[in-house]
Amino acid sequence: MKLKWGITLIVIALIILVGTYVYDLNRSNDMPTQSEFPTQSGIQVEESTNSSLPIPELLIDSNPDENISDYYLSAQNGISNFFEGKQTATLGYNGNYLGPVIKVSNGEEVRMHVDNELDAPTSVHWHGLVVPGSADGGPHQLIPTQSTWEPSFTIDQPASTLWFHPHVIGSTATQVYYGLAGMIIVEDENSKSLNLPDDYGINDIPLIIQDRSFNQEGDFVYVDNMMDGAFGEYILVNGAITPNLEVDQVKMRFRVLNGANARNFNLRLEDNNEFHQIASDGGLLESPINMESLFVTPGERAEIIIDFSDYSKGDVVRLLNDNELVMTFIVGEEVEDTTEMPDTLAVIEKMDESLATNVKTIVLDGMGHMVSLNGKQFDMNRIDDNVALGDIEIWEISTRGAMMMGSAGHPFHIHGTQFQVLSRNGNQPYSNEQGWKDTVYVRANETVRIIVKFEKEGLFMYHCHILEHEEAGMMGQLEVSE
Ligand SMILES: [Cu+2]
Repeated sequence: MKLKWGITLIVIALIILVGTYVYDLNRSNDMPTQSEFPTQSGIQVEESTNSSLPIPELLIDSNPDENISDYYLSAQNGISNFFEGKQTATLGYNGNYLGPVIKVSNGEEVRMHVDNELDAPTSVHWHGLVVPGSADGGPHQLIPTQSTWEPSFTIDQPASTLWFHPHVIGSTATQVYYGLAGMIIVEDENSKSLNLPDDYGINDIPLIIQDRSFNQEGDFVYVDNMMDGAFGEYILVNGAITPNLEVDQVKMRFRVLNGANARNFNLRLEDNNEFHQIASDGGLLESPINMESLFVTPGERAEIIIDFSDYSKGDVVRLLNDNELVMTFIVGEEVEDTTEMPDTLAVIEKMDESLATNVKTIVLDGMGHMVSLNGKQFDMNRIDDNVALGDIEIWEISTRGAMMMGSAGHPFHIHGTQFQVLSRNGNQPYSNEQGWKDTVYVRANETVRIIVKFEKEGLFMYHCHILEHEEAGMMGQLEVSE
């Protein structure tokens, strides 16, 4: 009897090992394709839906004072229509799904008023904002149900595309999956002086890209696939399945946010035409980078400019994730384009390695629910690191795949700061990550060196932005104090 059980266990272990190996082989391109995941819904994926791209509303500043802004957000239950005739229970900020875009300027004093109208606690983390720990919106700033959180802070960073989402122990992944996320646009004197496309909703468009699964009734299906988090069968952009956007024959700026729980996106135009990346997570790059594809991992942002002036009226240009449809651009009129793409976008002062007071090692290990950070799982009552205010540190972040049981990679995020990437396995970082970053992808068996400065006091999280890994404990916390 014992022998029989022993053999059964060995067989199960072999199946898991071989399965994982085959899975990893398939993932060699970084991106699992849709077909690798079981279909839960049975709803046919159309080539393209007839839905047009929703443009999130700009949140109105309710304070007439030019230098102080008051923004009101409410996390609430909603009902969305992703499929005709089917209703989906969702969550949103000030609406049914996702949230408004908050536009602020460097130097501005911002007062946030966040109502929690959900039946469960939530929090709102301002991902990428350089603010004190008490205003960061991490797990320590829990907003109980039917109550309000009112942090205030001064914007203290360059023009950039940031975002906000819940950060609650145990429900971050599901609250984001059901719809809680929104974008923040920071402007500064430099960005305003450049003649980039910046007419929100006209030639400056957010693209919040996510993946979701549905059942026959149209309800969301949240499946944590035990490998690398929750993947979805459908691609949503700004809350619509593979939508269309009509564009004039001009330069269009897209603020791409990978808002997926776990999936990486490798974006390209179907015709492989080039586009330019002008900004990474934390701000404009020094100069535009010519590219044919853009790889973005959960939590990361990239601003890109696609020039539609070489197309003709009626042309259909598809944005793909490898070979999967993300959205479709339908080219319209030839109109005058008064915007420019300057050769120089920003001056980025390189942080000096010799000023670093500490070299820290971060090891990201495991996959599925068996993940750890420096061999430990997150503990709310344990502070993992102490840093003196203003200190500069070098962090060496590496992944370790124990045998074949490793993940394809981990998008690593630090709260309350923007950092610079020094190297990848000793080589130069990619050209599009030589600006400010707050999330960096660390591939299997890779060591990424970053340099980071802690300029705000308080308690901050650092973690993998695969939300299921974060929930499973791939997170630590550091305290910055005088
Ligand atoms: Cu991870």
